[in-house]
Amino acid sequence: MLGGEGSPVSAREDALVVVMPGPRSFTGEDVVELHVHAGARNVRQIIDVLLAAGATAAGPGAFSRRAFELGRLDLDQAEGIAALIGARTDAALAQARRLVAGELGRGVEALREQVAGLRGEVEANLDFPDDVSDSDTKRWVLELAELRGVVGRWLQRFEAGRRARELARVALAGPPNAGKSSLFNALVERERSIVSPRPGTTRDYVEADVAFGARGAVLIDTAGLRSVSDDTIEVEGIARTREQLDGADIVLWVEAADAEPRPDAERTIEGASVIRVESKRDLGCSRPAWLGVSAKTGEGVEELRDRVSRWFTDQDAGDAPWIGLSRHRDRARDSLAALEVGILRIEDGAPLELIAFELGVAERRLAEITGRHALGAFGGDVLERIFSRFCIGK
Ligand SMILES: Nc1nc2c(ncn2[C@@H]2O[C@H](COP(=O)(O)OP(=O)(O)O)[C@@H](O)[C@H]2O)c(=O)[nH]1
Ligand SMILES: [Mg+2]
Repeated sequence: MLGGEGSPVSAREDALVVVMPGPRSFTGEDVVELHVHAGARNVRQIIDVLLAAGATAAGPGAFSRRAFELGRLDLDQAEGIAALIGARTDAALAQARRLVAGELGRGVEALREQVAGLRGEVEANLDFPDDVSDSDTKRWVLELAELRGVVGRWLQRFEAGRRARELARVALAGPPNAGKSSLFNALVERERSIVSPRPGTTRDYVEADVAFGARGAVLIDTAGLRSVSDDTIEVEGIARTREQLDGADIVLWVEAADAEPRPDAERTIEGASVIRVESKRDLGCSRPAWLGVSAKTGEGVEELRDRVSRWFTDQDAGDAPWIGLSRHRDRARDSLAALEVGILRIEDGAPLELIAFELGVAERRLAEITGRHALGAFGGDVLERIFSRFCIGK
């Protein structure tokens, strides 16, 4: 099948075969990689030969899972690989790289060890509970409160991390014919959305990736919000518009300078962060307090872009982002809850067993973030869920 001994390199079918002996390979096992000529048929035949020889095809995340199970990677690092592949923004990529490098795992592991140390101390007194002095319990509470503070700060910074790595959603909304699609095209800088003088043309929503300053966002053009319509397709479009508005970080509410104000329709988006935009300013101005734009002349489009960027900057001004993903946040939250109960137990003078138990729970929840000391507590289905989101062969 592959190049034989002594064959001139160019005369035959050739392949590059890379042998990576364990345990220092990616998975820890002996690994052989075949680099063959592309071409679906060629590759298919080679795979068939390998399968016939007893190989099995890899499923999603098969290699990362083996690397995890053989101790070459922690779970959070494996999840970092998936995040790296799925990254849609530079911030997401940067956070994923830090995960793969083990930054989150190191922090979590250091904290877990501190909790374990404290649990050990409590357990050492199990047989002589009367020897535990007030100053001991006071110190335990102080130490636990400090650990709780660390986890609490992770959680506080989670949203900032999520916001930084995800594309924000910016939705254009307003009555039909307000000039939403024209403004969408002006912001996207290419003719993408259908513009038409007939109301109700944009029946489904249209999305495009747009940068607002340093922040990537998905800009969404929606169907106009009309309260009554017998056109069933448009009714569906309006229902989708509402869905889009519910999921949006910012709504650009657009009304045209030559149209009557629509406070009724505007009320439907109460609660979201709204920037009010008066379009078609080339035709006049009836809402002086609103940000004026004209898709026709380009007036105000850059100001609008700046206004949205500034909104993002204000949002990001808070805490430094935490690189933990949702699963890590959930486990950190569980561990915080256990630490809190632990503190209450000590303050209530509960039996040492109960205190040690809660600390053990906090410790296990932290350990589940890296998966390093928690394999027993981890169902195969948890791992299944994590790795099934990976690409095949990753
Ligand atoms: N004069 C003027 N007309 C505009 C402007 N923007 C859009 N229009 C016109 O208004 C009509 C509706 O525009 P469209 O973008 O489809 O509105 P949508 O229904 O809100 O998406 C079209 O005839 C556009 O050419 C503008 O800035 N100035
Ligand atoms: Mg439209």
